[in-house]
Amino acid sequence: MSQRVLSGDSEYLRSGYAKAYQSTAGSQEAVDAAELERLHAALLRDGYVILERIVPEAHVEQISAELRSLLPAHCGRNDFEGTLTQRLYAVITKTLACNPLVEHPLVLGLLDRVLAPNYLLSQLQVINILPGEQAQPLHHDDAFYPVPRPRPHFGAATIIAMDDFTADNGATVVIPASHTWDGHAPTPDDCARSIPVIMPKGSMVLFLGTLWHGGGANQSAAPRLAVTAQYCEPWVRQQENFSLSVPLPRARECSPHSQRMLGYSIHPPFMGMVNGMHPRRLLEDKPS
Ligand SMILES: O=C(O)CCC(=O)C(=O)O
Repeated sequence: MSQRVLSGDSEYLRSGYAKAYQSTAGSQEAVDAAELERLHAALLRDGYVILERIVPEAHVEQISAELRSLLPAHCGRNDFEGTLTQRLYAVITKTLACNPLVEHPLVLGLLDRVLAPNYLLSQLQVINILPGEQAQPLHHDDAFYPVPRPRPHFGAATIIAMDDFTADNGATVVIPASHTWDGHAPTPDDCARSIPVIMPKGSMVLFLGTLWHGGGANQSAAPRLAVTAQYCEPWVRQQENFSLSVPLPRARECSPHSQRMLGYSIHPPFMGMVNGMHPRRLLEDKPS
């Protein structure tokens, strides 16, 4: 009996259901190629890169005002969420104000280089660290994927400062180059090499999912507001179940980039399908 074997370079495996729905990767507003090259090299070397003042101040103020009005009154449930930290979840369901940050052309340009086409938004959160909060335990965001290190990152994240990040107000702390480590947890010597990401509001730190980092202690008298977006490879599970948290009419209000990252896309040939078809069809099938 002759058996046929699926060839690794078959057109089916490369595109599957994607023929009519090509990835939107690379279709964002163009950014300076040399700058992107520099940032990409720094990201691979250090595991993180700081993009200074990429959101105009007026825009920061407008978004911050809306986010502050949506923050829950309660704080986190444990020392990871932070018992003096307010977190806004299911952000896209509540406001579209953060979408331009999630799909900023520089961010997409970098993600296009470090993740596979049709990478996904894994979660979006607003984090307000209140005065008196202790430092968050250091961690790396990829840790919940049970694959031993050293290994490539399965995701990347941004933290966008909506207040100035200072040495004492809870600025994110990173351990440079820790993205290349094996499975060891930071030693006291490693922790001594950690640095706060000091940056003015409207700036962003973008880092790989394997980088050790955490929210800093807020020893100032004012809260520290930030937006954080995490992204993942298109073949791992998203942290937030966007198919359940973002209703279809809300997804229709998003741009094709955000739609793609919410999950209206596939990893070829068919991961992410709906009823044997490309999920973008759901956005088109408007109820009559
Ligand atoms: O708020 C921060 O600066 C970091 C937060 C963080 O890493 C997290 O909650 O996973």
